[in-house]
Parts: sequence; structure tokens; C-alpha cells
Amino acid sequence: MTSTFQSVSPQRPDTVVGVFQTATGDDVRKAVRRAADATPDWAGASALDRSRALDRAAAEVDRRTDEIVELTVREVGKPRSEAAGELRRAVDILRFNAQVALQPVGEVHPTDGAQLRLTTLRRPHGVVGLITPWNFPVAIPLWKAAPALALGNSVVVKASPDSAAVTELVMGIVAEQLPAGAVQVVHGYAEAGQALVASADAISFTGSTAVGTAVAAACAQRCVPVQAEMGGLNASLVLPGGDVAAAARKVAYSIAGYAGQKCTATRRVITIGDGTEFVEALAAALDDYRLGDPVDPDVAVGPLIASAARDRVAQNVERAIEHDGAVRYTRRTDTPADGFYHAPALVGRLAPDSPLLRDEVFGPLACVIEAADDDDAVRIANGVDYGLTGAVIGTDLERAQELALRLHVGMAKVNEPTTGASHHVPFGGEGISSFGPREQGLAAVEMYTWKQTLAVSRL
Ligand code: UN1
Repeated sequence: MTSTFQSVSPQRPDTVVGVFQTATGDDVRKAVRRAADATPDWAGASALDRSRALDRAAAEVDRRTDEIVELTVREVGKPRSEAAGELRRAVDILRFNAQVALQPVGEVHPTDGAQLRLTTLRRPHGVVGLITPWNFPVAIPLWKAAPALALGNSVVVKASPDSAAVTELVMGIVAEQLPAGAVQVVHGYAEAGQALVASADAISFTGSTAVGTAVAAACAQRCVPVQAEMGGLNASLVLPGGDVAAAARKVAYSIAGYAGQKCTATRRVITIGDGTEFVEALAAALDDYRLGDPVDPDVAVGPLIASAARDRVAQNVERAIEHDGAVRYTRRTDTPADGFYHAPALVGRLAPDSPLLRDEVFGPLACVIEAADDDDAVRIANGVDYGLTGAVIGTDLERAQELALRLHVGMAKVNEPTTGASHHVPFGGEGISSFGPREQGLAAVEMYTWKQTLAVSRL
């Protein structure tokens, strides 16, 4: 029997955005076979043809900007300005990868004999399975699919059920520019994901650390390449002095942008020296964010993706205050009644074993920790299992940069939000934040190809 699921709008949970068929293991295996059947046409196409197809996809996604942005806002509750930014990034990703298709695909090595020719070639894996999240429903599927396709792979995307409509729309637009079957989208839950992990030739995953490590283990069993982008517990370190209001705005955006639903969001604010003035400014900046229906272009913080996500944030705040003795710095009480809203929250002076300092929450919630000096701040920042992003905020650029380099994170920033990624630069983390090769930029070539050495000599 075929089962279906609904995707609903988090700001109006009674509004159904779409109804989708839940893929079974068999459905996924069929999709992988169809994608494999398309591989000779696609991998065998000239690199210039692959490049042109990605350029056409970029133009078409660009042309349909309004429709995609509108659906992103409705389906995942992303504020309009952030949804528009994600769309722009998606077009850039497609254009960039149209050029990746034209990069050199091998190396010629010196040899010991004049007769011997020794080269290394990069070859596509075949069918790459992409397991993608709802929080960047346009950019993440594309930043995986575009390099995979540029290098001659076919792809099967298992979209998140919470962003089924928008991911299907954007991948459908790309699929139209390619040979039939080279891009497939399936919808579903664990059964679909497991079937994809068990049948694709390589897997790229973005989601929680719990699921990502299971995916990586399953791929290791089959000896297929895997890349997993997982959680973060990112820190912003704040040096004393300087323009406190400007510093607070940077950190506030890292906490509250898209209601904190980014693996790159700031969860820990580490003040060095006396941070009293900064913490007050940060709480005020968070309380100032316009909260409401993201359909309104002036709204900066919308709802969380689901009621369970909202409840998780609320429980963490409650637990921090009741059990861990935290002080709450933010004060707002104007949370809209409908929809899965939670106002940005800032707490501080937690018990050191608080789950807030250990587990990812994935919501607009951060805690303040006071560090005695630079060494103490680095020790606290690096004292978690995650290592995705980190930022240092301060006017003394030399000191800030030195501190940034001491953070054990994949992406360290100075006077920038911990969130935000450039499509042409390697993206990924250390520790339990990431596993496997980096994503994006030219780093993606490592993930989506295997290397074959060819030695040729004459008789
Ligand atoms: C960003 O901060 O712009 O799922 C990108 C995530 C990350 C991407 C963040 N993989 O939140």
C-alpha cells in the first residue's frame, strides 16, 4: 500500500504545502537503477555539454526566483530576505560548477623511463545518493548535486520531508536540463534513506550527528565514499571594548538568523574580560528582532520548523534556568500564538555540565560564558566534541586573528557571524561536526570522483 505524508507551513500549521508519496526501499532502489541507466549518457557527454547544461539550469533557476523564494518562505518558514539570499547562492553554485566541469581532470607524473607515461585520472563514481536537510532546501541539494553532476555522476536526492516541495521544485528544474533519469528525487524517512545508503555508489549527507555517523558507518561497511556534514556547537568569542552595539549585532544575527536553525549558528558566546556591557547590548539586539510570519518582508525571525523543534528550545531554556541555575538576559513576551515560534533567548552562568554546553539545540538559543583571558576562552571554545565554525569579535585584529587560528574548527572568522558560507570555498568541520572530504568549491572534486592511475609503456 502506498503511504503519503504532508508538508505543512510552520507559520500556519493548518496549511498543507504539499502531499507526497513516501518512498519505500524498493522505490529508492528503482530510482537508483534509473539514475544508473542515465549514467552512460551523462558521464559520456562531453564536459562542455555538462557545463552548458548546468549553465542552463542556473538561468532557469534564476528566472524562477520569485516562485522558489515564495515556496521556501511558505514551506520552511525562512524569512524572505534569507530565502532570497539562498536562491542567489543557488544560482552562483550552478554557475560555479558549470566551470568545475571544465577543470583539469588528471595529472601527468614524472617517470623513471622515457618510454613510460604515468597519469592520474579523476573518474565519476556513478550514482551519488544525496540526503539533504530542510533548513537550506535549495542551496544544500544544489551544492551537493551540482559538483556531482559537473563531474559526470548521476544523483538521487532524498529530500527532507519538511522541505519536500521546494527541493522537488528546484531539483526538477535542474533535471529538465539533463538526460532523463540523471537527477531523481525521492521523498521519505529512514527506510528510504537506508535504502539509498545501501545502494548508491557514494553518499553525501547533511543532518544530525546521530544520523550522520550511522550513515558513515553503513557506507564504511560497503566501502563506498561518504561525506557527512553534521552538527555544531559554535562559539563567538568577544574581546572587550570597541563598538559594543556593532559587535552585538554580528553575534545576534549568528544566534537568531533563521531562528538559529543552521548548523553554523552561534550557541555559545564567550566573553573575555568584563562582558557585562556587551551581554546587555546582545540581549537588547535579540529582543529587537522583528518576530512573526516570514511572509512579511520586514520579519527577521520566523517560526521553528515543527512543534517538536519549538518544544525542544523551550525545554532547554526551562531546564537551563530551573536545573542549571542560569540567568535569562532576554525579556520579550510577544511570541505569536499560532505557528511554531520561539523568541530568541540568551541565558548565562550555566552549570558546566548543562546540556546547553554539550548538545546541539538547533534553535534561537545561546548561552553566555565568561572567560578569564584568551587562553581560557580558547580552552572553553575547544572543549566540546563539535568543531564546525567559530568567530572572534573585536577591534584588535591581530589578537582576534591569532585567537581565530587557535580555534579547532573548520571555518574560523573574525568580526563575522559564525553563519554563512561561500559557495567557492571549502565547507566543513572538525570533530563530530563533519566526516569525509570537505564540501563546496574545488574541494568537492575530492568527494565526487575517484582517482585512477594509468601507466602506459611501449612494447
Ligand atoms: C550557512 O551558514 O549559510 O545545514 C550554511 C547547515 C549547514 C549550512 C550552513 N550545513 O546549517
